[in-house]
Amino acid sequence: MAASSRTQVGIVGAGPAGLLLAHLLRLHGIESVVVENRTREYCEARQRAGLLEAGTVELLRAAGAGRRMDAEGLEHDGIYLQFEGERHHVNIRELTGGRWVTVYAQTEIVKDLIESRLAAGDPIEFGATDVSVTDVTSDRPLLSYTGEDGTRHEVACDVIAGCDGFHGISRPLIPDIETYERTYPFAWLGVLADAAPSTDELIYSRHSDGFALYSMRSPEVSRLYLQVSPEERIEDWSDDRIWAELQKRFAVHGSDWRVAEGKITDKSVTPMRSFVAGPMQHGRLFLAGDAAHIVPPTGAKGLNLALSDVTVLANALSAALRDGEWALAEAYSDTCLRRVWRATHFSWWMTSMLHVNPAGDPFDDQLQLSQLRFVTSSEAQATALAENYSGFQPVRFSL
Ligand code: RFL
Ligand code: PHB
Repeated sequence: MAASSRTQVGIVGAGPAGLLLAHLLRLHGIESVVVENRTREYCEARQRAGLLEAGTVELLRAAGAGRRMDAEGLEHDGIYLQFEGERHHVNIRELTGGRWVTVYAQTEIVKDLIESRLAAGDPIEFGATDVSVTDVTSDRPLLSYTGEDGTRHEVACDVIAGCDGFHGISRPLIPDIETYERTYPFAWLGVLADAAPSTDELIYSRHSDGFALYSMRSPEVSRLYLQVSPEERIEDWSDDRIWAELQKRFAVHGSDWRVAEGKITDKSVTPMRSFVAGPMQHGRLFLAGDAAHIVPPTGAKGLNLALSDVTVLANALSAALRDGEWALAEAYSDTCLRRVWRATHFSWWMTSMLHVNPAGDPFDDQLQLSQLRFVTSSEAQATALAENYSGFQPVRFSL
């Protein structure tokens, strides 16, 4: 016999999208159940994004979830673009009339949101198995799962939010969903190192051996990425080989500037793809975040898009479930996909400009270098980059 219960919104997935949605719904006075198939420890340790758009920072603040971000986040005015051994600064704050970006890791946002939900007395069902969603075209969709203690649960919901990432169960429930996809012939090898960053802002570097990104997590911890082949085996990359490659790809002509080295504490290879699925709604099922779209990380947009989606969704569900007004919910997919496609274009553009074609194509090389020279010498081009990077037309949260 399954244990039956009732809630307003059933949320599949306790990543940033699911957790922020639950938080915003609570502020709107709407009840939810969050079901996650991993453990709390796993969710809090998964190394991923690190860069927040100005609008995302404002959103987390407005939702009362920004206290630790304000204390520990690193606010940056711009980024560096490096190519042909020269480093150029793009001053986002000046170009956009005051916008910025903040380095605050996804792991920390996830920890903050988990703690805040548990402190409010609302549970998260971690370690759930056999999670399933049914009856999404009825007005009582059902979220079923087996809890950590082996009990089967059936939760009758008004709405289900599929926040279960790219490999989740929600997207396949939308019949005739259209998908758009681009895979790239490279991947990122990412490392986390106990080393004080030797740069004040992120460096996006195009080198003839491949792209490299210098990011950070705190004044003591660096986060670095190298373009590698998607078939690359992590075992083939010793720490020494990684540091040597990073030193080479970030070297500046005529300067003795170096990447600060330290103990590598995490190493992984991530393939890169662009993917968009729509519509993001079917009946009473709404997709949000990576469940509906993936961008290559070069534009730093994935987390920001996920948090924007659920803000639009929380506003729409508040109108629907509190006032019986479903117009915003009906418009949800179109509203989100407009922003998703802007970010998809920007991420593809940054990726195409900065990564070296592994097949070796001198024509591509020259186009990329020309584009980089243009962006670093034309204020109009730099402004377009700055506007997109710091977040175009941010979503606002309002009660
Ligand atoms: P998530 O984080 O994948 O969370 C989905 C959650 O759903 C759970 N789940 C299920 N739960 C129950 N039942 C099932 N059947 C389930 N199937 C899955 C999963 O366990 C998980 O907890 O998706 P969400 O919430 O949409 O968040 C999206 C972001 O995680 C992602 O877009 C970003 O990390 C992308 N990204 C970046 N985004 C940025 O905005 N800025 C960045 O600087 C940035 N850098 C990155 C990145 C992603 C990277 N990788 C590893 C893909 C750098 C990297 C290297
Ligand atoms: C990161 O800090 O992990 C990061 C920052 C910027 C990106 C991608 C990843 O474009």
